Amino acid sequence: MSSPNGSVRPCSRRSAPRACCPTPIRSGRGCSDVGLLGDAAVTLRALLAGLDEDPAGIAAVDQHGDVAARWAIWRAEKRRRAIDDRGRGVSSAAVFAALSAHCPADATIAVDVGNHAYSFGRYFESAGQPVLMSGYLGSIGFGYPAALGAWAADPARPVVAVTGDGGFGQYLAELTTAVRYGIAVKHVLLDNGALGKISKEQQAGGYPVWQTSLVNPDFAGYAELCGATGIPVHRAEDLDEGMKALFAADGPALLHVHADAELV
Ligand SMILES: Cc1ncc(C[n+]2csc(CCOP(=O)(O)OP(=O)(O)O)c2C)c(N)n1
Ligand SMILES: [Mg+2]
Repeated sequence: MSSPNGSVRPCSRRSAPRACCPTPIRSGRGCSDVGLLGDAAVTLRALLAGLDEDPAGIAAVDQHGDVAARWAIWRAEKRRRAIDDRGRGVSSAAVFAALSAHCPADATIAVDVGNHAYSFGRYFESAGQPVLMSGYLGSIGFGYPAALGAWAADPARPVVAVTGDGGFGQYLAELTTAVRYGIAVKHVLLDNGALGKISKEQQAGGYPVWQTSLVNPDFAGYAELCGATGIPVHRAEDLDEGMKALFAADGPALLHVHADAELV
């Protein structure tokens, strides 16, 4: 337990309840023997200082080597998936490899809800960019308006939106808002012609895919009609040039990636 001056007192189940938690602390699956209540920064600093001499012989095992080995395996798998091509559109692994290479390090990234969001989490290699997501991966349509909000919070900062076709379809008119106010959202739109996440859920439940296909406009053409920049990408090998054009464009720009719904 931490007092206002930052000292830390351990509290055990046997100590007076007011000096600690009245019941043993349950954290995760286990139950702690010694509960500490205090400001995390103060308490952990004091604990670390006490651990310097490692009195209980509990020095942590260095896991860097293990993590590096696992990371190498995963990166090899990502490279394999990025070149996967069934002739039905670009793989998500390729999209996010390209975004990882081109996304400015100081950008804020707003991500929508759907399979593209899972793929973003799986494949994007962050350079520390903050990511905005709908709480509990809740509401589709969040991504593009969230990017506009990120711009409003800090207009000097680059802002990227990652969405699917279904979610963005609900907020298409916001592109004219971006044009109206000169909001330079760089939008990566994965158009797989479907509410892809719902198709997968139906299949996972043993049902046939039902009513998830979408009739889409030419999103890149639509962006141009709105007064923004629209860049179509049909093949993985065009992603690099497409991303360059996206981030070089003045004002709002949309990279319309024709994506394979299965290669997520
Ligand atoms: C407002 C709202 N409606 C419906 C859903 C259920 N839902 C979750 S993901 C999704 C599909 C999104 O499709 P798309 O934007 O094309 O993304 P994809 O899964 O294809 O990558 C739907 C309908 C939701 N989460 N929120
Ligand atoms: Mg979709």
